[in-house]
Order: sequence, then C-alpha cells, then structure tokens
Amino acid sequence: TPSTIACASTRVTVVGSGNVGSALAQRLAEKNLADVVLLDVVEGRPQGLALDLLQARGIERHDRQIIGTNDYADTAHSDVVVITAGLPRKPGMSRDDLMLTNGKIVLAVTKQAIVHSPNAIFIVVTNPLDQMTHITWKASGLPIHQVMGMAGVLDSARFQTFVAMELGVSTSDIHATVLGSHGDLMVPLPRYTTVNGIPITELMSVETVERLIDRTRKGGAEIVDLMKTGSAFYAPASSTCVMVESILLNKCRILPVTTYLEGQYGLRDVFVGVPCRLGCQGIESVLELDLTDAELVALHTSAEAVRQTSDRVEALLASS
Ligand code: TXD
Repeated sequence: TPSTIACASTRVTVVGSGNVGSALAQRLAEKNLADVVLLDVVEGRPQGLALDLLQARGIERHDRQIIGTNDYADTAHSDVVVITAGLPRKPGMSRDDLMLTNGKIVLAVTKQAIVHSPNAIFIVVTNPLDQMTHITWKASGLPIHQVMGMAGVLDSARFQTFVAMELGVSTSDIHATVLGSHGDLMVPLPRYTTVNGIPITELMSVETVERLIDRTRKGGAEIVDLMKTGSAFYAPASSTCVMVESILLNKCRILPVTTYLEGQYGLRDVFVGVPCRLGCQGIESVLELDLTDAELVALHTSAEAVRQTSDRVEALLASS
C-alpha cells in the first residue's frame, strides 16, 4: 500500500471504517470521485480494507488511491471529511441512546481531523445525527456552510423506494422529500413527493400514503431488527456519496441536509434537515419550501425534539 499520495488530487477522508465507512469508500473510489483515506481506531482494519479495495481497481477500472490508516497525519489536505465513527443501534435502541458514547467519539474525531484539514467540508453520519452534527460544527470552529449531516437523503430514498414498490413504477421516476430530524419525528412531505411531477397525493389514498410514511419513519429500525447486529449501510453509503459528489463536482443539487437554521422556517439555533443547495462551498443556500400549517407544525415538533437534547450536547462540549 502506498503510504503517501503523490499528486495533489481530490481527497476524501472517511473516519470510521465500519459498515458505512467501508461501503462509502468503495463508492467514492469506484465512481472515480476522489482518493480516499479510510481511518479507524482499530489497527489493521482500515489498512486491510484499503488493500482489498486497491486490489479491485484493475477490475473496476479506476486509479484512485485508497489509504487505510490509524494516523490523522495521513488525512492531511482532505477536501471532505466524512464522520461515520461510533456505535450503531442494536434492536430496541433509539438513536438518542447513542448520545454520550458517540458524542465523545465524534468530538475527538473532529478535533483531530480539523488540525490536518482546516478548511475541509465535514459531513456527519454518526447517530444521533442532528446532535452529532452540532458537536462537529462547534468543535471544528468552521463556518456553518461547511458542516452538515446526512439523514434526509437517506430518509427520502427510503420513502422513494416504498412509493415505487407500491405503484410498481421505476424508482428513478419518484422524487421524495423528507425533512426534519433523523428520528421518529422526521417529516415526510407527500405534497412534495412526486411521480414524474405528479404528487403522490393524487395517485394513492390517504391511508396508503400514511402506511408508506410510517414504514419510512421506521425504515432504519426495520433493518436493525432484521440484522440484529449492526444497522443499514448500503443506502446510507449511497446517500452520503451523492452529497460528496454534489460538493466535489459543484453540481449544486438540491438535497435534504441537516443544517443549522438561523430563522428559516421560523426556526433558530437548531440542527434539522431542510432542502439545501450543495456545491463546492458546501451548503450554498437553504431553500424555504412553502409549507402548510400542519407541515410547519410537524417540522417545529421535530426540531423541538432535537432542541431538548441540546443541553446534553453543550455539556459534552463544555467537558472537553
Ligand atoms: O442516516 C444516518 N445518518 C445513518 C447513521 C445511517 C446509517 C448508520 N448511521 C450511524 O452511523 C450509526 O448509527 C453509527 O452511529 C454510525 C456508523 O454506522 P456503521 O454501521 O458503519 O457502524 P460500525 O460498522 O460499527 O462502524 C463504526 C466504526 C467502527 O469501525 C469503529 O471501530 C469506528 O467506527 N470507531 C472509530 N473510528 C475512529 N475513531 C474513533 N474514536 C472511533 N470509535 C469507533
């Protein structure tokens, strides 16, 4: 394995080489998006995974460098840092149950990564997502447009999948929108969920829409219950990859992203998922959808649940 990357090229560090991290590294390299540095605390695992991915290069026809390491010095000059380090849920656990353990991990990871990539864009994946994004923002000292969380893309992808399965149409023809916090109070928006532009509210009954929303809300838990050890990782890796791609290629895609709101949607000082334009600066702008009163109440309720844990986040930050 080469220990250094010879030429300056686009570089993404993925911290945590578990299920999500390793699947993401594979997507980034095989889509030829960036050189990848895979970092973990476990010695040998990221190095082994990197070697394995390198040995697939000839078959997958790319020449991306992939480094596995336990040393943050190897992550220097990353354009994007993705944080997947931390524990996943076990059956019966809520995402909030992971707060203290993962909070300490995400804090430590951010502080080390920022030293070597002081101007990187950070994407947080670790749960509980909204709170972990808050920690990375504060601990990094970065401007808010450079720190974001991945959840809405995944929740929307799940809704999109269930709608496509229900209607028996191509998933590619469905555009789904899910806002809010990454948890049971997420806010799927049927009015903004369309089949080639036609809102699903015109194509299925209220009961059917509610059933699909319920499955979307419990989409992560359904997989945790089936897998028993570990949680979803293929769709989370794809969802993170699409965000990285929009940033690195300056595609300016509109994606639901967890960000810090400063008055948009009547919300302030809270991290929650809303549609954002993602480009080379990170979050280029936050889009304000025209929501009904009921949709707005649901978004505020979702944000309130995040806010209720903000004292625990602040305590964690203060203790560091
Ligand atoms: O929508 C979303 N945001 C999510 C979030 C979708 C899927 C998974 N989600 C969360 O991501 C999940 O609840 C976890 O909190 C993280 C990572 O999930 P993953 O399934 O990848 O967990 P693994 O396989 O247990 O991998 C975690 C890795 C593992 O290799 C640990 O050794 C490593 O994290 N780890 C660390 N790496 C670096 N530094 C530190 N301190 C560290 N601690 C653990």
